[in-house]
Amino acid sequence: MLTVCSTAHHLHHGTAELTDGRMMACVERPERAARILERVRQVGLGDVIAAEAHGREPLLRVHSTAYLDFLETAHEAWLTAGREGDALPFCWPTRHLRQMPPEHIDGRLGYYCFDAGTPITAGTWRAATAAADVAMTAALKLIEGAPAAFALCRPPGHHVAFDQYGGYGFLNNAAIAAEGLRDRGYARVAILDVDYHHGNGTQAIFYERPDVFYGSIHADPAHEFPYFLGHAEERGERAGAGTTLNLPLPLGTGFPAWFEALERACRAIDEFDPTVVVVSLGVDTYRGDPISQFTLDQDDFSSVGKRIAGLDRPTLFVLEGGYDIETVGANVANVLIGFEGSTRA
Ligand code: OKP
Ligand code: ZN
Repeated sequence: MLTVCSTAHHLHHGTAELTDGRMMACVERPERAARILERVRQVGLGDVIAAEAHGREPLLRVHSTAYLDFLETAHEAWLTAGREGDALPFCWPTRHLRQMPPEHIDGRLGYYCFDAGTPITAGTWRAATAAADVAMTAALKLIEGAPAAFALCRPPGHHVAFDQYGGYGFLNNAAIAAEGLRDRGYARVAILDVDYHHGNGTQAIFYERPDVFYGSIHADPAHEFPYFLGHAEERGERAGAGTTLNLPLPLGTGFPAWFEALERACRAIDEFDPTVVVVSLGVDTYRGDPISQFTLDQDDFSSVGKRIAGLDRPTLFVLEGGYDIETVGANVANVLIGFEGSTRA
């Protein structure tokens, strides 16, 4: 399987996120991508190529102009306001407040961001656009006839909506790839999100779309981030009624119950009958993940890849989460090797 990557991801390296009432070192860090790439090479997964630049056009299929303008200039505005280091919001337009971007950078950060764990650094825009380029480049390989490809995206993207970021991400790489595939003739796209967290951004982007299915297996939002989306009763609306499937699971869920949910998601995808599958590939379901509460073992990830191969469609893997540095490379590679049907390394 072909891997697409970019060295520009290094330009995004946040210092700290607000967690448990304290500023803690960011768990979403450059070493993740380095470890995954190292493992992809070690196991001989296939060719590794650099992303090509695709400009703003594919981003605008998913995000607003005002949002992209904000993201591109936010850190500069932060410095102009006399700040140093990373830009983080501290005030949000929640219930009873007006949904309108103000002038001041602190207010604009709150308007466009939904959490306090996603710092904007000086290089964030360049890294985020590079990740979207990685996803688009890999998507185009499918268009050219590759049966599968792996987009080694960093920062991740499935929490990012039309004009709102959070959950360690800034641009929705999987959604951008899905729209790129739609634009180039794939009539029906199924997005299968196996990250531990619900992909609230992806769900919101495609909630009323009949041509893009979104299915997610994740920790119950009653007890886990992103808390405010991802419940079983959210099934899509209007023309998109029935094209969203949420399978929330209790904290502590192990592989047997998780795999049953994967089976349900795969059957729903078969029924939707997509022309292409985009997998939001997070391996933070691993038992040793520092921020998650599922208990998948390293070997289980091979079975995940194998089941996804059973969908028997062109498949684009887009990297999302997975934060245990020592195992993230092997866990991702196990999914991809399991998909390819080779023996696990
Ligand atoms: C991004 B992806 C826990 C804070 C949680 C947000 C997690 C974002 C996950 N104390 N912070 O879906 O892996
Ligand atoms: Zn996650």
